[in-house]
Amino acid sequence: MTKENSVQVNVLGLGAMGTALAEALVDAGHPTTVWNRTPGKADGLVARGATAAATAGDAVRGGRLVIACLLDHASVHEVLDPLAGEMAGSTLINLTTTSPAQARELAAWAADAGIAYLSGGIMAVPHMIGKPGSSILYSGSADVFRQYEPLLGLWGTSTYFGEDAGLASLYDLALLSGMYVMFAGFVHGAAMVAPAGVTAREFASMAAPWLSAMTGELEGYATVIDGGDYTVEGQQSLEFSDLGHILDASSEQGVSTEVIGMVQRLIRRQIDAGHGKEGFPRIIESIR
Ligand code: FVH
Repeated sequence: MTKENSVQVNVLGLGAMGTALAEALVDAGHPTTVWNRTPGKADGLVARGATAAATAGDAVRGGRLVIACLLDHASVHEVLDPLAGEMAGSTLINLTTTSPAQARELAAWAADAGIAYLSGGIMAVPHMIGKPGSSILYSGSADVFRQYEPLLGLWGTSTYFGEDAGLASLYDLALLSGMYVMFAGFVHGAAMVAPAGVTAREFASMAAPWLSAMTGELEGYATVIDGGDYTVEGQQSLEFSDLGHILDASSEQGVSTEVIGMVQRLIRRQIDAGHGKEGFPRIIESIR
């Protein structure tokens, strides 16, 4: 890192994620000031080369770039509202998980205070930061994204979605929806086979390659959804996808049918409305 490339960064929030982000900055040679509400959490970072600020105000006065990684939207306001006046002319990159509406609200708050604002959604857990597979989604100020892109790249792959500050959060939460439903499906399957003496580990060894192979279907589904024509030839029809046999097998195994029943209800609504011959992606009409 040359002196010209180094950026003074101020990190607010040293939970598991804030610490990982700050470590990557310090290790790359950026002068980094850190602050945490509860004292003591900065010690490891100071040993690595960071400077600890006694208050959030001291931290933001240390330089123009402020990274917030706090618990939630309310804690961001709690920390930053009293500092709005002092932060005029600086840049805020908020990596705290918020809803799209909260990200837009913070963007408006920042604009009122004369602060350039970029919102980020972290698609990684702390130990992944700076390693392959870590990805952070951004939206808000294009100028901020462009200016700090090399620095953001220290944490993972950076993807920018546009000026609407809510978009990164929307993508983040939509991707998490896919992940949680997939995990719930895996856990349902593990519960089904457990009474037969199959361990979750044994089941996982079959489920992981199966689910991975099935992700190959997503592109075709997306083409059908975007085209809006669910009658496209070669798709698995909704009638074929009826999950009655899976519900029966679940009940026979003595496990709850809640997870699979939710998918079955989305399918049935479309079959009952006369669309049974159309493809599985049609269940989006049950959702939206
Ligand atoms: N950890 C993860 O795997 C996920 C991955 C995806 C993105 N999330 C989001 O990142 C934000 C921070 O998460 P975290 O893992 O660092 O969370 P914690 O370890 O619980 O640390 C929370 C920090 O927030 C501080 N804090 C909480 N409330 C306040 C407040 N009112 N005023 C000032 N600071 C506050 C807390 O301070 P302290 O309790 O140590 O004093 C921590 O520094 C989060 O949005 C995730 O959803 C992480």
